[in-house]
Amino acid sequence: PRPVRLAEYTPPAHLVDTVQLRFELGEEWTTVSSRLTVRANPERIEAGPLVLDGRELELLEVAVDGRPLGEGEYALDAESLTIPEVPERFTLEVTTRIRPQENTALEGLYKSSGTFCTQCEPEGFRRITYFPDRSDVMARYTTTIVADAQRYPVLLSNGNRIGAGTLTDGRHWVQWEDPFPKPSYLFALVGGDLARVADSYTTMSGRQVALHIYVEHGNEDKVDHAMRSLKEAMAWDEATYGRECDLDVYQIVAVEDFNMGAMENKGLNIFNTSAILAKPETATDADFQRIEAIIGHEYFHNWSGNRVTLRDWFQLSLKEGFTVFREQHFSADRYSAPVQRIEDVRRLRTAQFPEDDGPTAHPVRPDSYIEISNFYTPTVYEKGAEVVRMMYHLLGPEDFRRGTDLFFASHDGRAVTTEDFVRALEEASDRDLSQFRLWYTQAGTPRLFVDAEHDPGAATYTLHVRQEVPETPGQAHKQPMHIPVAVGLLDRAGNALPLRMEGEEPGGTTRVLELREAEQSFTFTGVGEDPVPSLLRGFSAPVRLEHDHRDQDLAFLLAHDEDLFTRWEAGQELACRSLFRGVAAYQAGDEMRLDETLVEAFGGLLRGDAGDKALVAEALTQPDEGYLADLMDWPVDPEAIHQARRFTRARLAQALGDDFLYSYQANQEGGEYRPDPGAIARRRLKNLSLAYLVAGGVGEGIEAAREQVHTATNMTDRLGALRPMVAEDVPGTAESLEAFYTQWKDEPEVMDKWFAIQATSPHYGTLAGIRRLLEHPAFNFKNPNKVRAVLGAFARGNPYRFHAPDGEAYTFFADQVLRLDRINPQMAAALARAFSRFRRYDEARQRLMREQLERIRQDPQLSRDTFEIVTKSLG
Ligand code: BAL
Ligand code: ZN
Repeated sequence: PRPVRLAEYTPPAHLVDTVQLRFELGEEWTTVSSRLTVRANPERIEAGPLVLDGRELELLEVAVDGRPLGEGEYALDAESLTIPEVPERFTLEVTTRIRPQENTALEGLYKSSGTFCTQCEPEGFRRITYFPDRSDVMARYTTTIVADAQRYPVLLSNGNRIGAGTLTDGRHWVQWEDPFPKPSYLFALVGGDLARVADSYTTMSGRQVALHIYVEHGNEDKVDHAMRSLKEAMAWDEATYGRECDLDVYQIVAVEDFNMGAMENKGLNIFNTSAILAKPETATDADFQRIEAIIGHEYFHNWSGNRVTLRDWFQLSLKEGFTVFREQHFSADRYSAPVQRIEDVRRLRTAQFPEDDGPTAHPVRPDSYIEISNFYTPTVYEKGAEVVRMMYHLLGPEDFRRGTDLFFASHDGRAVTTEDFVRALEEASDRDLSQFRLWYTQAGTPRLFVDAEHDPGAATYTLHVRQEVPETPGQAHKQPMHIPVAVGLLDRAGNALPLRMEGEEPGGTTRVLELREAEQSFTFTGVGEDPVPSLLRGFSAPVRLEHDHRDQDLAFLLAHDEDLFTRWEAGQELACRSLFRGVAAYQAGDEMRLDETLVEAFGGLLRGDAGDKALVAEALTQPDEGYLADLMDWPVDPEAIHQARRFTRARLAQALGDDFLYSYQANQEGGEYRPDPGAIARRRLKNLSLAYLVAGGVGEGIEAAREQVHTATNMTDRLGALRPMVAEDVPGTAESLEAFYTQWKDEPEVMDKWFAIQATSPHYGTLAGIRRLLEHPAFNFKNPNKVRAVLGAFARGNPYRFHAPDGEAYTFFADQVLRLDRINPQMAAALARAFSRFRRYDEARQRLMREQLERIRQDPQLSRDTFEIVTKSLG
């Protein structure tokens, strides 16, 4: 396959003003008739032939201005329909037949548990009908859906319902009209027998918006939280961005089989059930928070993505980076801002940093792709959000808001670029973001090296900062970036020093240094005593920071820094250092030892009176094995990492057993479950303490876990006990897993958790264990959530077993990738990424993984999706 390149972008030859669609949903096939008003694009000197995208369609008829075309008047191939001769303006009618029942790729129109639904982003619409399926063709849609009235009483599409009726053959029809022009990727259709939960929202200008959430019958009691979250998100976007909902009805439908978390189709969001259904008995605190975030994310897209959309797919981060930033900000306002920041950074580091450092690294605005579905990446999403966040801080909230107002006002109803976004921010402020734009075009995580120099005589303190942007595929030479580095200084008593740079008045206690050169020095004056620097406060830029803090400095920052993110960061670094000492000892065959500094620091956190329990829990959470692997010098040793981490966790639990027990008991709470920040924080700390106790083999802890797994009244606590039991395989675990299964086997979202805790356990997630899980009656290869819960969780969350030295897990996993590639290429490509950083491992593992990549590549029927990942990985 030939790559698509940004440099080759040309505006569409033809524009479409209106689209009338008629779907006849049937049990064997669905007939789709479209009627488009088309005109030559005045921006193009010559429009030329009409070329429409289409895949896996059966063409029944095509007509121009009412005249059916004969076979010689158009050309068809596997991906397009071309009509060589068309007038300036004309009506095009196309009738196609598709088979949604057989569509397991879950792109276009397909069936999920008996419900017809769609996923058109990025290029699913071309699997429904022939169309210029590109985001810069925006049209007004009217959609008529015809289906059996008994089986599919609910028929939905974008916009407002403008008509309905019954036919004499037992079918009925509903017609929808979307008043807003939109690209085809935002089209949606649903047909099924669903229950509706209704509410409403009054916007800031007093308009009433009906809110409808559709779920399978029996799930009506699991949408309260989503509905509440939706109203919160609507109010937040009004208050924070001045954005009002523009619809009369906002609909959300939950479906079980969905490749993504959710989709922002205009006025008709479609959600993966895992991203919407929640009640205390079946969903954890993390689920409640994730649902709120995703509901917010999709709602925020109504402006950042839908009203203002993308010129082309290279601009994907224009909507995704910005919308993730908006979503993170929303969550930070709803819960704890520092904890939100920690979680954002953790996700960035565990998912995006490795990508940026591997063979599939790409800029936030990529230059080329083979399959655009492969670019829904942590780089486009999470790094993209970091880039917007940096601009937010460089401009300040007021100028940033002026900039976003300008962006929305000047590009409403248009398909634009990341450049248009940056330019609006520049115009609304007096900032020059020319050098900053490199964040969109240069891939690779910059490394910062900081050296400090104190001159007691001159009472100055100088930070020497050097930056390096690593080489990435296709980008050998990089220019220095514009990097905001927020810093503070602490005196030896732990007080924050007022900061003053040469020639300036004293300022606050945090200063944002703007690094623009490859090397730059920043001098603070009036610093008599050698301070402890607090660097990269709030994680002010997505970089890897290297400095020479001593362990004591880290413990000091953990105890005293006014910046809560940097506190956490210091604790994590202390933990990482200790873990890597364990790794070295394990590799050398020496006895592993627990660092006293770590024991004291963690004990201090547990005993301390730190206000924010969620923050304490974050600080006590060990860095995960994947993150440690990313930090480790070549070659990564998954076994040593696993053993060192296991050893440290157990010994910390033993050394601090009383503190963990106390924390476990002190954070119990009775009463009704509420997913509010205080209660979530207490449960988190309680269950984290329990997990440590179980890991340490502390008898009282194991007893408590066995008890809690049965008596818990909410899923957070139930899983909070079962997960560490399964991780350690304490006596009674198998019975508890069985009882859990019996109790929850009819709840698919709960079964996903049951699968995932086993797939990530070193005891249950062995190769034999994973094979058993795949054969389990509750497993289903066609359901992406199940695939993620077993295979995704195994590769990502169980590196110790996945990378077992005999390579058998690699062979098995490659078999699954090939099997899945026939069913669902997007999911297969996502799994294949498990091999992409094979060069980080020792030669034996490299050879074994390379063999599997080669084997996958040689598959003659391999999808474009998986082909791209595998060939890029092989390099
Ligand atoms: N647009 C794809 C799903 C999401 O990011 O909202
Ligand atoms: Zn999104």
